[in-house]
Formats: sequence, C-alpha cells, structure tokens
Amino acid sequence: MLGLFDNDYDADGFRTCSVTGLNIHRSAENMVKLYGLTSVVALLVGGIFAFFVAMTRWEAIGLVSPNDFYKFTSIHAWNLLIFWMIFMEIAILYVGGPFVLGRKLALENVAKVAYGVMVAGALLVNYAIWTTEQPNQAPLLTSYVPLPSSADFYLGVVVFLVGALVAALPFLATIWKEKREKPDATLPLIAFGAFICSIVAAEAIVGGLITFVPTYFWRIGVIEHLDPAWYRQMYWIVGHGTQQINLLAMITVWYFMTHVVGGAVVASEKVSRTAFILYLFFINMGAAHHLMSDPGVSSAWRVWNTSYAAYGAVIASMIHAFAIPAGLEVGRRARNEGGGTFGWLWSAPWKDPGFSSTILSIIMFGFLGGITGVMMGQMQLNMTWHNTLATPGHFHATVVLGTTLAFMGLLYYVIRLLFGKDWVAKPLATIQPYLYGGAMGLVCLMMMYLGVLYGVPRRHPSVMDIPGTAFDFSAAKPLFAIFGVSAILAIVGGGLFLALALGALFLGDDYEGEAAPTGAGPIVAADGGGGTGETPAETDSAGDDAEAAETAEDDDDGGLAAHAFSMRGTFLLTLVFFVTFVVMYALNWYLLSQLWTIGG
Ligand code: HEM
Ligand SMILES: [Cu+2]
Repeated sequence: MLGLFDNDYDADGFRTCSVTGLNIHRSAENMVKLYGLTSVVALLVGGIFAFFVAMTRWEAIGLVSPNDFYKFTSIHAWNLLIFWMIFMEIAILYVGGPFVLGRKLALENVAKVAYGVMVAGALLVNYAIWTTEQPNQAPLLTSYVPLPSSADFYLGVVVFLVGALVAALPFLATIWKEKREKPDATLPLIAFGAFICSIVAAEAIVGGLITFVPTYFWRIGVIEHLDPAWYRQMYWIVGHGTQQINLLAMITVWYFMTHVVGGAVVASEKVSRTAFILYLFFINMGAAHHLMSDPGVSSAWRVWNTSYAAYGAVIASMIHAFAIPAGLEVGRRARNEGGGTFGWLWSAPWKDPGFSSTILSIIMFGFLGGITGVMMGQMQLNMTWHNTLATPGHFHATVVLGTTLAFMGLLYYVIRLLFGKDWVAKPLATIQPYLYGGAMGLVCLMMMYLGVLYGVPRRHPSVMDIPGTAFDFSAAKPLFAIFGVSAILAIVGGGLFLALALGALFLGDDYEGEAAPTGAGPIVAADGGGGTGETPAETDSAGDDAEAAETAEDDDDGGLAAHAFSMRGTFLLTLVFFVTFVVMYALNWYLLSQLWTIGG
C-alpha cells in the first residue's frame, strides 16, 4: 500500500535495523506500522476537536454552542485519550515483544482481526457520539450512569475493548514462546516493561467490560436499574486503568528512546525492574482518587487507597524518573560525551525531535503532571481541585505533555527506522516538540490556575456568566486569554507534527541511518540480566566508544557498573524536583487554608 509496507526481508522474513541492531520480523513490523498509522488518524481527529473545545472554553471566542459543547468534548476525549493512545500502545507492545526479542509476532492473524474489531468499535463510538440526540446525552469521557448515552455508544466501547484485549494476545503469545524456548533467560528490560504494561492493560480492559456490558444492557432496557455508585467505582477501573497503560507505555518509551537516541544505558536493572513490579501491585489503587468526593465509600477506604497504597506507584514513577536520566548520564559519561556536572546533558542531541520530545516528556510529566497528581490525590487538597478546570489541567500535563509527547518522539523514529523515510523540513521538526510542549505546558498551567485560584468549573462552556447564579468569574478573563492563545499555539504544534509525519512518509528521502551510540547495547538486551543478547549490531557497531563502558561491566547487576561513573548531575536535578514538590505541596495547603478562617 503506497509503498509503506515494503521493506526488504531475508528468506525467513527478518531484517536487521541498521540503527538499533534489532532483528525485526515482517509480521511484527507490518502490525506496528498499521496500528501506529491508525493512532495518528485518531490524533488528527481528536486534535481538530481540541480546537473547538478550547475555543469554546475561551469565552471571548465562544466557538461552539453550549448544546454542542459536550458532543465536541466527547469526541475530543475518546479519540485522544482512548483511540490515539491505545492503538499506539498495541504498537508499543509489538515493539517491546517481537522486536526486542528478535522474534516473529505470534498469532499474526489474531492481530489483524483484533485491529479490525478495534477500528469498528472506534468508528461506532465516533458515529454514536456525533449523532447523539435527545433524550441521549453526549457521554464525555466518563458516561456516568444514570446519564443516558446512545446504546450504540456503549456497544462501540464494548467492541473496542474486546478488540484491544484480543490485540494483546499475540504479544503475550510471543513472550510465552520466548520463555518456552529460553526458560532461564530473563526478559530484557524493555520487554519486561511491556509485559507489565500488558498485564495492567488486561486488568483495565476486563474492568471496562464488567462496567460497560451491563451498562449497555441497561441502556437497551434489559436491565432496569444500575446503581450510579457501583458504576462510578467500576468505571474507574478502566477510566483510571487506561491511564496506567499510558504511564507504563510512556516509561517503556522513555527507556527505549533515551537509549536509542541519547545513548543511555540502564544504571541498575534491579532498581528499574523493581519499580515496574511496584506498579503491578500498587498502581490500581490510584483509581480511588476519582472517588475522593464520593459519599458512597468510607474515608478510611479513600485514604488507604489513594495515599498509602497509591504511593507505592508514585515511588515507582520517581524511581524511573531518576533511573532514566541517570542512565543517560552514565551512558554519555562512559563515552566521554561531556564532563562536568551537566556536560553530558548539554551535549545531548537537543535538535533531534525524537530526543527532545522524550526529555520534555520526562521533565513536564514529572513537574506538571506528577506533582499535581499527588497533590490532588490527597483527600484534603482534592477539595480545591475537584471538578474544577484544574483537573483537566493536571491530566493534560500527564497524557499530553507526558504520553502524547513521548509517543510523538517515538513516531519520529518509527518513520525513520520502520518506514525508512527521513524527516522533511528538519528545522521545523527541531522546533516542533518545543512548540507543542511549551504551548501545551502553558495551557495546563492556565487551566490549573483557573481551577485552583478562581474555582472555574471543568466541563462547562460558559462560566463568565452562569445564568441564575451569583457566580462571577470575570476576574479570570486574562488567564483565559493566555489559555486560549496557548491552546492555538499548541494545536499549531500538534498540526505541525502531523504535517511533518505525513510529509516524511510520502515525500521524505530514504533514510540510511548510522548505528545508535550504543548499538543494541545493554538496555535492549541486558547482557548480565539475560535476554536474547546477541544481535549483530552489538558486535559490529557498538564500536570503541562502548569499550570504556564494557570494562565497567558489573556482573551482578547486568548493565554498567553505575558507580564507575558519577551521577551527580541527575542527583542535583532530583533535588530540584523534590524542592519543587515540597513548595507546591505547602502552597496548596496554604491555599486550602485560605478558603476558611481557621481558629478565628
Ligand atoms: C492541543 C492540544 C489540546 C488542547 C488545547 C486541549 C484542550 C482541552 C479542553 C479545553 C478540554 C475541556 C476542559 C473542560 O471544559 O472540562 C479538554 C478536555 C479533555 N481533553 Fe484535551 N486538549 C488537547 C489535547 C488532548 C490530548 C492529546 C488528550 C489525550 C491524550 C486530551 C484529553 C482530554 C480529555 C480526556 C478531556 C476530558 C473530557 C471530559 O471531561 O470528559 N486532550 N481538552
Ligand atoms: Cu486516575
């Protein structure tokens, strides 16, 4: 099709990637391309609707009528948070499994069928939302019972979820075959991360089916009554669960991209794997933060789940956020790429959009998405964030600044390494992540300020003058103006990504890459940690640079002997993060205390 699926493979259907040294089989590659391209279509649709939604919330423009606002917001949310993310995540599973292990994709036909089912579900959801008519209501992301949405919507969701569950099977079957053949070998870190991601995904999807199947029956009249409190609790298994998939996929991409583009190594296999395991046990509890203001569950249940238990996952995120820059620092120091405290960082390939997207994703996810998530997930502070515009401010920082940017970075490399096309308009490609990330960062901050400082509600097209109330948000107008202009810039940045991606695919020169700084080095196939290890690039192209690193090999830990190289740059950055965390936390408590006079 249009020459997009025609790489040269050997008789067994394999080819060796000249940059990563990975052994890629046709079956896996074609599916990654198919799912990846489809996700980009969803990004386009959702992005177009972002413009309408943002320009409605900016009431000076007031683009969409209040009646249509929910329809537009629903299409925006489902295409971006669900379809863009999940199609891409299936592609990431197929990279993390077959690519990294150098295997065929098992059950290739199942992957194709699943793809068809997912597309059918996605189309049905879009159609159902777009044609919503009274008494049905646009579902938004949450489709809270008893708010009725069209039956087709629920059916579409069920179909999509079934498709996504089936799409994970070829990945799991590939891992299973690998383990049968090499029972004693440990999975390489990337495959391990993808595996944990798939388990979390399966839990989320099963939770979604338990929620949406009865809801569908309720909507077509087979079940008479659904308890809204039951729905809310069940819904958030998938509602929050999909965010866990996003998080895990994003972190797996962080490891992969910093390695391939920045030459990062794994500072400690054990630490990184432990962090993935922590997610497995604790991340689900986070779902309870959506019920912080619900009367149906006890305070003890809420506090236990969102604080003590969820911190098990928060700490895992912080471990990764330390381990990845540390791996970059060690890898680059080992190859003499910059000395001093931050030389390794300044000398990194900042003009490479794959690299800058990844690093911006790490930084902005941590500072804007992560810190705010911990704050608003805390019972008292939640009161100042709940159902205000600050909530979408927080989650755009996680799913846009974090996951979407990381996936964009990965796609830049999918274009080069899988489609074999070089980027077009490189100066524009260089600025794209900064434009998108910078503008979107402002959008998120403005939403947070509007919500926490002024109490502007989320999901409401017109707040400057809410009819029949004494509320007056006009003091917030200047912040809305910054929000609106930044949103336009962010949409331009997103559109630029799409234009560059399509431009590269159809007009780009053929890409003949050079080997990555570390070849398929320790991260993809951790030598000590087991894994399939020998990919050709490791011997041919790792080159002299890697020798210094090899001499520092640490046998009990698999990767590099991290202690052979300083990590002081990362350590300082981590301190900056902690100080910011403490200041933000204290500030939010202060703001909360300003709501009521205490002890007066
Ligand atoms: C240029 C990029 C984007 C802009 C300007 C934008 C803007 C907005 C705005 C203004 C809202 C409505 C807030 C409200 O009234 O409550 C919204 C909602 C939402 N957006 Fe975005 N967005 C963007 C990208 C994304 C992306 C990439 C995702 C997901 C990956 C996403 C997911 C959502 C979700 C889930 C909702 C909530 C819908 C609901 O309340 O049910 N957005 N967005
Ligand atoms: Cu959540």
